[in-house]
Amino acid sequence: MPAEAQFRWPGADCRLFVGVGVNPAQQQQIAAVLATLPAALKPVPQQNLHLTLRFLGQSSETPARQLWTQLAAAALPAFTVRLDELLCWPGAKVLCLAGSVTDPALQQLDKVINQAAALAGYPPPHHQLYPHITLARHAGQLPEPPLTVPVLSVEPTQLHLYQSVSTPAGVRYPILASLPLLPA
Ligand code: 2AM
Repeated sequence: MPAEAQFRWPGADCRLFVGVGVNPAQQQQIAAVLATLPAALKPVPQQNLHLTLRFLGQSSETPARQLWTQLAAAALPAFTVRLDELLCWPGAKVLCLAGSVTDPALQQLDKVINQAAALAGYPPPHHQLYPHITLARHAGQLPEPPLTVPVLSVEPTQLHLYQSVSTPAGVRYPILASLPLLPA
């Protein structure tokens, strides 16, 4: 079945982003660290941990399908990214595990996604790709005592189109479509 056929549209405009997940072992590693956070911080639920590659914002179905059809026809390289720096973004009050783009395959994938997003009519990204996983919210500063966080080597095998759904019970990120990332 072509990848485009496996696109599950929720039926109304929605908030979208393109990203990758972390594997279950890494989810558990992170969850173990988050369980030790000060009570004031709000840890991201284990099943929500992800790395955003391209935020799309509120979207209708047509551009989202266009984007995914183009990505399905493109070469999507598998990449590795090392996340080794615990950062607090005081403005957003977000605690995250961050790294940088060192793998040329990630540079290439970023370019392919941005080209496809532009052709589908999405506005350009506000900033260049800055790989990170958000770990917790309500974080005005780095926690004390300092957290020991694992160095994560994220090596995803699939690219996902995520919906971001806010509910009274919290945010959820259902996957609407997926494509394989292929080793060079
Ligand atoms: P994050 O990647 O820093 O956690 C769904 O909201 C996802 O899109 C989250 O991963 C979130 O941030 C990211 N996101 C939300 N608003 C964004 C924006 N304006 N620009 C870039 N990414 C955004």
